[in-house]
Amino acid sequence: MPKSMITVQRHILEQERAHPHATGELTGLLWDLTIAAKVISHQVNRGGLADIFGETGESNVTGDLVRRLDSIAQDTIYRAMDHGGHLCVMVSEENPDIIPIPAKFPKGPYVLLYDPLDGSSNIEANVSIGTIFSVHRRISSSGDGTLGDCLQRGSEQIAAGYFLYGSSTMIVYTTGQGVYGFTLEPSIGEFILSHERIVIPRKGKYYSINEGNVAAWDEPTRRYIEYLKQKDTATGRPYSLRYIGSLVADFHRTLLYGGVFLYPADCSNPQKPKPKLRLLYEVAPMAFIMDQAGGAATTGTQNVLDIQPNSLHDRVPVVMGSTQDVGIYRKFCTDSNRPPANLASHTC
Ligand code: FBP
Repeated sequence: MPKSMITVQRHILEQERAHPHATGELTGLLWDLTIAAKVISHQVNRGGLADIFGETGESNVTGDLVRRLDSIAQDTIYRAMDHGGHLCVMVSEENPDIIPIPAKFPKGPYVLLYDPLDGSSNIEANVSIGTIFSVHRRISSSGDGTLGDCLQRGSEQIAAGYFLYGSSTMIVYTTGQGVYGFTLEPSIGEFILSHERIVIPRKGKYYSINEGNVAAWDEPTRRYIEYLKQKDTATGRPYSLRYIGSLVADFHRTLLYGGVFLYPADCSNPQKPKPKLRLLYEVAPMAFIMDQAGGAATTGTQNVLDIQPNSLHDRVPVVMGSTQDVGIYRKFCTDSNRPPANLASHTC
């Protein structure tokens, strides 16, 4: 018998009731999204038994090879979300342009931006992967949504979350009233409340970065990682490295245990730094969740939630996690000498 009997649908409904002008549209939108995630979770769990491995032979707009599961997830989410009347437009990592709602279906007040299958390069190795989503209120008045509706700052998000397809399947989400986690109870096919009001520790003991890219890091990042490898005055031990290579999995661990996740830009050519992760459907939703859990997310010089997107597939460098750990990174980026002695006082 599950510890709690609160389903994610019930929870979304109650969260929306807290908003005086609630229309039930957001509840309907998130509801439909959980249906799509259950279908994807079922496919992922069957792994090598289901015909989901391998590539489609195509590349997406950001140059990644499209894996079969990427397009299955893309198709599943599109078909779950196109007819509910909650959306006016969608944006996906797998589509170069905005995705209009078919003419035959009603248009709604919201914009959905999503990464249908994050970390897909890990699927065949049975490593945790996920789906990331971000919801904005439309700014255009009515009818089909526009590019302008999609290019909004992270601070304008009204909901964000991810589905984690791992040893269990979870949804972690926020509507700006804290962060909650629900675990899929396979015996009844319902997402049940398992993590109430997630708050990230102020300081962690793990750092998460692809150290294989060290030669391409900028100086502050190199010095910050060197700094984390020294004995920490509080624990007497250096920080430990934890890196899965699946953003959702690395983020989820950081959120629960504390510490810092970094994906800095490739600065091999300092004049042209090349970030990897996408702002609208990877970094901004994770930054909103981190902010709502009492953590922080920065590019090194700017709060991620303040960035104005210019195009659908913009990429940004990101360092996110516990406020103290992120605060020290910012010091390395803004203070050209070395971090201050009294570390405890610094947050981002
Ligand atoms: P997609 O799989 O959605 O393209 O995501 C990119 C990603 O796989 C992230 O999940 C992960 O954090 C990162 O790239 C891993 O990159 P790298 O292999 O360079 O460390």
